[in-house]
Amino acid sequence: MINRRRFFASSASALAATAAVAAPVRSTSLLGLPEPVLRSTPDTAPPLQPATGRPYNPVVTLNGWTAPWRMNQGVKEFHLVAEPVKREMAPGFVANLWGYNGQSPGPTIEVVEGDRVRLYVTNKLPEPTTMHWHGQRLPCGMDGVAGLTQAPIGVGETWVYEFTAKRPGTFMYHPHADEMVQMAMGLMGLWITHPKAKHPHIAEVDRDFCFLLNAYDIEPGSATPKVMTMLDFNLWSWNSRIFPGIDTLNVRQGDRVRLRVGNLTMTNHPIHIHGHEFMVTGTDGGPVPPSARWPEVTVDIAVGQMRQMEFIADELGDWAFHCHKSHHTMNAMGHNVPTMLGVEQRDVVRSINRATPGFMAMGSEGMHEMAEMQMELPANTAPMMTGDGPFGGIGMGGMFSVLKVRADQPKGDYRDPGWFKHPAGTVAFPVPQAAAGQASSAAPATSTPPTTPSVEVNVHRSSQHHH
Ligand SMILES: [Cu+2]
Repeated sequence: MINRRRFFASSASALAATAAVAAPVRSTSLLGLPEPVLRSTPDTAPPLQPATGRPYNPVVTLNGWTAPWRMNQGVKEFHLVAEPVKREMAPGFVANLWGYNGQSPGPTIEVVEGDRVRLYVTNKLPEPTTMHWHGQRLPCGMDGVAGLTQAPIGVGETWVYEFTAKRPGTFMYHPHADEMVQMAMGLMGLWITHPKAKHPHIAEVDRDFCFLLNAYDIEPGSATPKVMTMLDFNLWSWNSRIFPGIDTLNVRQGDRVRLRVGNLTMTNHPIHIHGHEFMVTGTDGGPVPPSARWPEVTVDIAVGQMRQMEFIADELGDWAFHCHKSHHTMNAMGHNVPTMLGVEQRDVVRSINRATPGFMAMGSEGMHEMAEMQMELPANTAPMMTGDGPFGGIGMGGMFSVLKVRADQPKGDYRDPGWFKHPAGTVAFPVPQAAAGQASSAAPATSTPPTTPSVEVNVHRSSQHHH
């Protein structure tokens, strides 16, 4: 009985059990378990060029990496270890999550259509788990649903999954055991199956980025997610990172760019890009035929969905790229704050401060002031709105990053080129006060438009604003 063999802990006996009960798994005993490759940084790893197996054009996982594999008699072998991890979600803010191989999310699995894949999953969590391979065609018994297709992977056990990656596309992996807790703690990863040959519906691209949408509920000043939260999450993240902890997407002008995004939160996310239109070229159901595509600048990604978007990065600049739910571009905050727009709070704050030092009024003139202010935060807390740009505080956190399109970004180079240098005369600028007064008192049509100031004027004004 498979589910009576859960006492096996050593790799040797686990393998013996596997050989005895799962006929399709061939002789794994020749090499033993592949060594799991761990990662200790949240940095974006460069694309992993395949050293063995069939060639493909690798993806770049935002603030993540691709799992190395071992070829064993023609089978690609991966080893994932589910375990508690420390994930730096943003500089200065480290969360206690559950992940795979040292980070949350786990490493991206990249294989080629038709590959035979063997995945060892070791459970170092404090409770049983499984692994579900979201979107894959596979034998039912490899689907990883606790109780339905297998007994859970007990604490300390290693189980083996094996199947052929039948169709190319963008997929995910996550547990199907105590899902609410295990995904609220960050157990998830991406799976990319590259086409085995030129595919009529899959373009060859210059840059291929992927990330997962995830969400956490971590009280300011603490580090461990509240796992019973169902809707009111306070950290909206990409690959368990929040802006400004999310790396920018750095591309060369003219590059064909593919973005692969999967949603493992409890709500939908309209993902929006500035300055470009994209086509939705695929879902977790597979590539969309070109005749069925239409242009978008925002694509809503529902819970459990994946979307592939493609565009030519032909407009130079630093383009915002974010979830369009505005509270998803903020970090942890108090939720029970009344709207104070137009209410003069200074006197109130002064009296409250006598009783509660450190109290801060929220948004009498909107909340932009929060982004500009250095407020005192409990230790290990990301500011609610943050990130400095060349023109001042960006005023966003959470699900936000920047697409940086540069003419001189070398091919295959993913390094951050710094802030965009706007050509003179191409940046919005303020109307001088005198002209503005004239415009409001006299007929606007007859007032003389001000001459275009240079970029330096804007930067100067912005730094003035930061008194
Ligand atoms: Cu969102």
